[in-house]
Formats: sequence, C-alpha cells, structure tokens
Amino acid sequence: MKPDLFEAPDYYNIDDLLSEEHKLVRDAARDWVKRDVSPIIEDAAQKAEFPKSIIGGLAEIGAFGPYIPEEYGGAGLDQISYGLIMQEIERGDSGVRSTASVQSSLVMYPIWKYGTEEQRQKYLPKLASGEWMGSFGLTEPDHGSNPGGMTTNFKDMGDHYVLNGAKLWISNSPFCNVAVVWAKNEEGRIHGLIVERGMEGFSTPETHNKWSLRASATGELIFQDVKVPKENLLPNKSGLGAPLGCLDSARYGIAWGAIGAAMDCYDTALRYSKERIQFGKPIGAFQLQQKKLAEMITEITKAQLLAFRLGQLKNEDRATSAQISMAKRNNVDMAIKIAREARQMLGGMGITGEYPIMRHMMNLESVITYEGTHDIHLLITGLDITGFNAFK
Ligand code: TGC
Ligand code: FAD
Repeated sequence: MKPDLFEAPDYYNIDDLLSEEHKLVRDAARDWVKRDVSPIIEDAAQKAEFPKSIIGGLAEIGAFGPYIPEEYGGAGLDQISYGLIMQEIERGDSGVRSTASVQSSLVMYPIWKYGTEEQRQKYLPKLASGEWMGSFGLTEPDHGSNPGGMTTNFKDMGDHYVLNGAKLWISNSPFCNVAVVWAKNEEGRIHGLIVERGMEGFSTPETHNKWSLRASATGELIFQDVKVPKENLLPNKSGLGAPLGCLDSARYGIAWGAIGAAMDCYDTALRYSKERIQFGKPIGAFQLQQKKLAEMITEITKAQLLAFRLGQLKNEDRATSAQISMAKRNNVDMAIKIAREARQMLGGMGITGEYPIMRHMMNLESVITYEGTHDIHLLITGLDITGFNAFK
C-alpha cells in the first residue's frame, strides 16, 4: 500500500468549533492510525485477519470506553471526543472501528449502565485496557432487523441460569473473553447476561469468506445448556429497550466513523486527480471529475455538521434515538456513495490494494447493514415524523 499521506478536509472550519481537548484527542488518534494502522491494515484485510497487535494502541488512544468514567478505566471524555476518535479509526478501517464500537458501546456501556457495581469493577477496567475483549450478541439467524423475536432463552435453575440458543454475525466473537448476550427468560422478557469464554457449552465459531470488514473477526455465539452464574445477569434494565439503548451509542459513533472513511476516499481521489495525467492534463482538470470531487466535499461537510450538532445534543443528553438513526443512515450512505465515486476516479488503480478506497467501499457494505439497515433507519424516521409504525 502507498504511504499514508492523508490530509483531513475541513471545508467549513469545523475545527474552530472544537475545544483544545477535542483536537488533542483527535490528533492523537489520527497520528496513531497513520503510524500503527495504515502500514498493516491492507495486508490484514487481504488475509482476512484481525490484527491483534493494535489492541494496545486502541486502548492507549482511549478508544475502549471513551466516555466511560475514569474510575472504571475509561477515558472520561465527552461525546464529541468519542465521535472524533471513531472518525479517525474508521479513516483507517471500518473493521478496526467496529472492534472499538463493540468494546465501548455494546459491551462496556451496558455493563456500566445496566450492571451492578461488582460487575463494573470486575469487567470495565480489563475491557478498557484491552486485556479482555468483548462481543455483543443480539442478532440471531432468524432475527436480524427484528431482534424482539429472538429465541435465545435462559431458565432459572435456582442457584444459576441455563442458557440456550445461537447468535449470528457477531463482531469480535472468535476471540472475545466475554460476551454480553441478550436472551429471554421464561416469561419472554429480554435480559442481558455476561457470558465468559470457558463456560461449558459456549462456543464461538468464526464466519469465513466475507468480502467486507475482512480485518474484523465475525462469528457466532452458540449456547448449549450453558450454566451462567446468577451474578452475571445485568439487573438494572430489561426489555428490548436495553439492547437498543446500547445501539444508540454505537450508531452515534458510526455516524462519525463513516465520515472518516469518506474523508480518506475523498482525500485519496483528490490527490490522484492532481497527479494522474490523461489527454495531456491532470484528470482533476476535467469538469466531470471536478463535479465528483465538489459533490464529495459538500456531502462530507454536511455530514460533519450533522455529527457535530448531534454530539452537542448527546453531551446535553437531548439526542433522540430517531435523530441518531438519521445521522447513522445519512452519513453511512454518504460515505458509501463517495467510496464508489472515488474508486471510479482512480480507474483500474481503484480496484487494487495500493489504495484504500476499494477496502473502504467493501467495508461500508457491512456498515450500511449492521446496527440497523439503511431501510430500518428510514422507517424509524418515518415513524418519528408521522406517528405511524411501519414495523407493526
Ligand atoms: P419497539 O416496539 O419499537 O421498541 C421496543 C422497546 O424499545 C424501545 N426503543 C428504544 N430504546 C432505546 N433506544 C432505541 N433506539 C430504541 N428504539 C426503541 C421502545 O421504546 C420500546 O420500549 P418499551 O419500554 O415500550 O418496551 O420495537 P420493535 O420490535 O418494533 O423494533 C423496532 C426496530 C425495528 C426499530 C428495532 O428493533 C431495530 O432497531 N432493529 C434493527 C436491529 C439492529 O440494529 N440490530 C443491531 C445488532 S448489533 C450490531 O449490528 C453490531 S455491529 C457492531 C459493529 O461491528 O460495529
Ligand atoms: P434482515 O433483517 O433479514 O433484513 C434483510 C433485508 O430486509 C434488509 O434490506 C432490511 O432492510 C429489509 N427489511 C427487514 N425488515 C424490514 C421492514 N420491516 N421493512 C422494510 N424492509 C425490511 N449483530 C450483533 O448482534 N452483534 C454484532 O456484533 C454484529 N456485528 C455484525 C458484523 C457484520 C460484519 C455484519 C454484516 C452484521 C453484524 N451484526 C451484528 C448483525 C446486523 O446487525 C444485522 O445483519 C442487521 O441488523 C440486519 O439483519 P439481517 O442481516 O438478519 O437482515
């Protein structure tokens, strides 16, 4: 892969809206991605291997629990810093951002918000340092967009629970030490359980042959009569709203992360357009290529403003789930369209691993599907503005 010459676009001087702390956090993540992710990521994606060597670096830049209080090992940052970290990591690769999103928003967040003090003390510091890695099991083979239909279940055996069922498409599953698993009790109420690797009957087979998110490990979580200690139930929230609350935090991070992938594609295409000569001049001098670049920077700028405003609302605890859905949907769609246009601008070179664009483009096919598909988020906006529920 070519050396990482990335220069971040900031067409509307959005940096002026950031605090010194935001910029320090952002720049540390940016430098780390350039130094430790860019040189290895293409090879990892080609080999379809999660690069475990980056776990320590992710912890150091605060990507594991950016907004979790410092007393539990988190970075204690605000929501805009969290977003900026996700933006920078996804500028490197969506799969790396996935690993951080799952660890922070889908594993640490529910333990912090719905867990006991003992659970927080036991798990959060180890997850923040990367000593332990987590996964989040909501999706099942027959229940993706409709997680409320899940069949994974647990029974109360007096001094422990017995868990049965299967989860599919689970990021980090093949190497996770702990999994936050959503399952129904005998009354059909959804609860979160912390399942640890090594519990008898718990297995995590890897899903192979992905064309997308190849540098992230994806797999299953299978539970066959797994004995789960009673103290591993998250007691402070139940019902579908509990996992969906975690998704709000992860979807918000994705709204920022997608900007990173788009910025990388735009920056690569812009540089290429100035260097690549056809018909005696740089391709960037042709109006059709300028149209592509001008539309890209316009869409990136709009997405940056959307994410920044949403971050302000999140900091004030005023962001609604529907607002988060809109930002996730818009920004991922923006990024995938930019990746497709940018790839074309590089001609044949665009399909090679010499440049990051095709990898981003393929990754974004997962990002537009997970954490709620593009269509599901549209229906969430539709419900919010009309009051009519298209899911029922
Ligand atoms: P519905 O009846 O609307 O709601 C059930 C309960 O949940 C509440 N609720 C929420 N709470 C918090 N945050 C949200 N975003 C919420 N949305 C709804 C709701 O108020 C209700 O509460 P209560 O107290 O009345 O019971 O549920 P539904 O069954 O009709 O489904 C609604 C729908 C389709 C929007 C939802 O299920 C959905 O979002 N589906 C998409 C599924 C999804 O996003 N799965 C993601 C799996 S995890 C993943 O993809 C990780 S990828 C990680 C990575 O690598 O980055
Ligand atoms: P389906 O729900 O079967 O949807 C198929 C199509 O039907 C989609 O286009 C959808 O938009 C459409 N559709 C569904 N319902 C409606 C409707 N009511 N109206 C209109 N259209 C509809 N899950 C986890 O729990 N944890 C993870 O860590 C995780 N990581 C993932 C990593 C990757 C790489 C991928 C690809 C997925 C991951 N997922 C994870 C699962 C992801 O959240 C689901 O794939 C996603 O929610 C969609 O579910 P599905 O694949 O079953 O598609």
